[in-house]
Amino acid sequence: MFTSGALSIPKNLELKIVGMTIVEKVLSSHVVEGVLEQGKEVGIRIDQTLTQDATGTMTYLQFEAMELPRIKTDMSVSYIDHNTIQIGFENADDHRYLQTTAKKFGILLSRAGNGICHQVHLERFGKPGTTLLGADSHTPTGGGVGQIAMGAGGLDIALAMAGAPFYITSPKVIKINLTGKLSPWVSAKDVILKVLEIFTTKGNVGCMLEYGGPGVDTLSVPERGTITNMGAECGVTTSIFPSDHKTLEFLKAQGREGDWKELKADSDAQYFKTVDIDLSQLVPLAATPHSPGNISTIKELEGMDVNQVCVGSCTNSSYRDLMILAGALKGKKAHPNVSFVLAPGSRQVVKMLADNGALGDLVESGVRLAENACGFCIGNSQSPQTDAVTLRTSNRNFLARSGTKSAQAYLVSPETAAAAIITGKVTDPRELGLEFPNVPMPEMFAIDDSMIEKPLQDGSAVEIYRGPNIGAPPTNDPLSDTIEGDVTIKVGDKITTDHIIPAGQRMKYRSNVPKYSEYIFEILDPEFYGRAKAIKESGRHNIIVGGESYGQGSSREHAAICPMYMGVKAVIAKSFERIHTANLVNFGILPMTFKNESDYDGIEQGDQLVMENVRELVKANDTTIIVKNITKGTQFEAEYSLSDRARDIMLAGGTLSYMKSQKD
Ligand code: MIC
Ligand code: SF4
Repeated sequence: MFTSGALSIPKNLELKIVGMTIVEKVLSSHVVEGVLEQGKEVGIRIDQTLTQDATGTMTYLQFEAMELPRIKTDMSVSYIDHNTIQIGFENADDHRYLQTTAKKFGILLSRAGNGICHQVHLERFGKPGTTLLGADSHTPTGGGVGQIAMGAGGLDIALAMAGAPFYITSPKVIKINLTGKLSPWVSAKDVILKVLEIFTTKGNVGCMLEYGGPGVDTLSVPERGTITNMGAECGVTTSIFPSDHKTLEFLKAQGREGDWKELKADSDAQYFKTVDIDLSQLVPLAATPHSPGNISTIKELEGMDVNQVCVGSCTNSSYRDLMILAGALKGKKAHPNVSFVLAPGSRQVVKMLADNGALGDLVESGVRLAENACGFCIGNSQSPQTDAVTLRTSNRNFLARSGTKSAQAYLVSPETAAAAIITGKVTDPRELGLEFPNVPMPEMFAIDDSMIEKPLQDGSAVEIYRGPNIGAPPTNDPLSDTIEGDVTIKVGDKITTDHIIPAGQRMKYRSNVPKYSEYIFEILDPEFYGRAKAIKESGRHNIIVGGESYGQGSSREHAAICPMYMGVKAVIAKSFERIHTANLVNFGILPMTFKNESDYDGIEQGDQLVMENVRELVKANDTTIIVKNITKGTQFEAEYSLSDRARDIMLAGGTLSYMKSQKD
């Protein structure tokens, strides 16, 4: 494909029209810069954005720094759903900051209590054929309704709100061909766990998953949303389903049939590869500690005692999911050894469950009803007991994410969760001997947008509220000629952003970078902060060495901002994940890979490294950088891969500095 402006024309138009995938159809209608050709960087117009409060404050601080009166997207929504625990003043102050920035800049505000961003966005705003960029890695949930929905760091969202394109690598599109139909007690969560078993959590950077085949028709939009949501764990840019009669049915039931349009791949569309999944062959699965990519069957885990079961999160908290749970638990009691927590995905779902009596059934079963928010999923509440086995319907089971480092978290479907709540053990839900509670799509959902505040037409007079926890977004110095410093930490493979900068109870410092920086690598090495501070104060640079798939997981740009604040100038790893790479560049930290991976073994924490002429090399796009290990008396080659645009940003010391240099 090649593209000119917003128009995309098949390259071989004169010879034959090549069929298009859904991904190509949506992307080509949004290209504003570059060429949609596999592997090449392309700039995409963003129609909608979303933020949540934990990433939102920094996003809007950065938007403020751009000095624009109003957003330029069709629609931007600011959700409050992560930091709703409010121990201390910080969260509530941040909520007020978000409320005033939304009013001022033309942004919708979904208030605390209205639900989890991805669930609410799917219900109320997701629109087939459009693009959505979200300051949260699970934004691909929108793929369930046929959006190209991608996660990114807050600065990229601020840029999109300012009307700038979002840059991605033109993707390799992989088709997941679904056939058959799920058996009772096997659900969408098991589909995505199967996908994770096939693709694992690494090696999928630059890919998009497109679902097709006759099995698609058997899945409702919320089930599709479960699948696209957790595609994020594979490290793909996004996942998408067609927009079909099921999509129309869902949008109609949300009172939004006007937002529907059909979206399907051409019959001769060409894919990078195709993977077949027969839904009727799937069985209940789980992701075992401590990675969403460690997949076992429930049969293999059966009989294990369970201490806690948490249902909810943006993956599994739709009306369908909670009705299945309520149906299975009707007339039953939670096992006395199980702490059963439910955090519903949205106020809409709670209202419907309250109206139809299902909430009463859950209360009778002994549920601990939590707020409609992220809650347990981000580890800011409901941390399980020491060494607990905790079953969760969420999407991440990284070490310590639950808030209890010794806990073993298993990711399961609502059906498998229900079985464990009843028996107190890991149990195959098909063997409960219960009738499967079929849940048809409601003809009409309970629509009530009264907790979504509209912005003012003219927000110029709105005063932005700033609590004492809110600081200015920090910026970096231009890339220096020489990077010279210590390996402050050497970490292994699959280091997640939860390892780099924890969320949970530390998340309330998101708007206070100096304070939040004290917790960098807290889970792996609590001494990191002290060492990094001493190195920075001595005028030297901090350097991080990582293994494969460095920066997995969330979109949190603080995994780059806080290291930048502590004087980290480079990360040398075996490989990186997409969003984290972009965040490193946005904040002027050079992401480099080992030319020869075995050089990783010859480097240790505390080694002194020197890289000379870095600035000149980046300027000239000379991608090989010699790293001298002064301590060991050795040297090795590292390389970087940056587009021209990203090199300019690196040279300036990050995106904000780059923008400022363009203005001056
Ligand atoms: C997560 O699930 O890890 C989060 C918390 O939603 C993050 C965003 C954040 O760190 O604020 C994500 O997925 O991007
Ligand atoms: Fe919230 Fe968890 Fe979803 Fe992140 S993964 S948005 S913390 S529910």
